[in-house]
Amino acid sequence: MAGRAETRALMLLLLHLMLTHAHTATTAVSINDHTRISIGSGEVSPIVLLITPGTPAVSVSVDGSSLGQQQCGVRARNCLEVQELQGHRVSGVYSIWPYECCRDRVVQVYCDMETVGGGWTVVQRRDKYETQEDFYQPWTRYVEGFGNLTQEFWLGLDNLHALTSQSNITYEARIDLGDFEGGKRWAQYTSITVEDANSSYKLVLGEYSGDAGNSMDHHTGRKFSTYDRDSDDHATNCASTYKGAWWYGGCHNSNLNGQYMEGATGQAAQGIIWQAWLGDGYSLKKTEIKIRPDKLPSYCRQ
Ligand SMILES: [Ca+2]
Repeated sequence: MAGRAETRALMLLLLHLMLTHAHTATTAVSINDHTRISIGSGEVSPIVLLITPGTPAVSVSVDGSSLGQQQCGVRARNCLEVQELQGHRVSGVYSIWPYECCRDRVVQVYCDMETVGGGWTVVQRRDKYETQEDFYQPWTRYVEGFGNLTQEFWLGLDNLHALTSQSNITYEARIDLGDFEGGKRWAQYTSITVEDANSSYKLVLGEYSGDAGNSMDHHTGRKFSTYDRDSDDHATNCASTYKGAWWYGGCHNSNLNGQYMEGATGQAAQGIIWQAWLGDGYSLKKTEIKIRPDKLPSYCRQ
């Protein structure tokens, strides 16, 4: 056991070390086979590195492109990263950081961790509740998103664009549908891109598969329209006529943001429609639109 004098000397030494290193800032970087670290002009071996204010220019690149502030698994960009890098296996509300323009911008999303492998960021949900969300909303609300993530909601066109424009990631899309008799159908697309505000959030979809029929075919390549912003290809205002908001053409084969009408409507193309399954006179009980990267970026794979 150390005597009193030795203990005091040790305390002074620790205090000295704390004070002299108080200015030291450290940055943790996750290291794997794809990581390259350079100090000045030379490359150093991928070991744990302390970067202090005195260190010459340090750059970190992964698979040849700059890592920037992205740290795999620290700030998940989508629900696949929440699932695979953070280890969350339960469906629910999580925080993600989808914006490459603005990396501090956090978004709350609902992650579906069950459907065909999970990792889906849910974009839209309709279902029967005591109080139905009003989906007949103006442009600004469709841009920003609205509703309750654990019930009915629209994630927002800005968020959808941010997600599907992330570097080196291809998103796939899936739509799950349900009727009032317990029937279920699905449609999946090999890729989805939603362009930016200047392009009125134009939708581009890849190849279809599923058992619901391809009622998005008419909508790929179309701009988004709301009742107060008509970018459709019809002489009338499709969003006003069909009381929704969608990538209308002339006007629709699907209308998943239409009015909640519960089954047979007796009115052509009104309600929540997926024409290729139950035609344009039946309003669906349940819809979910969800997206997921087709794979994790190579530098994040473990
Ligand atoms: Ca029009």
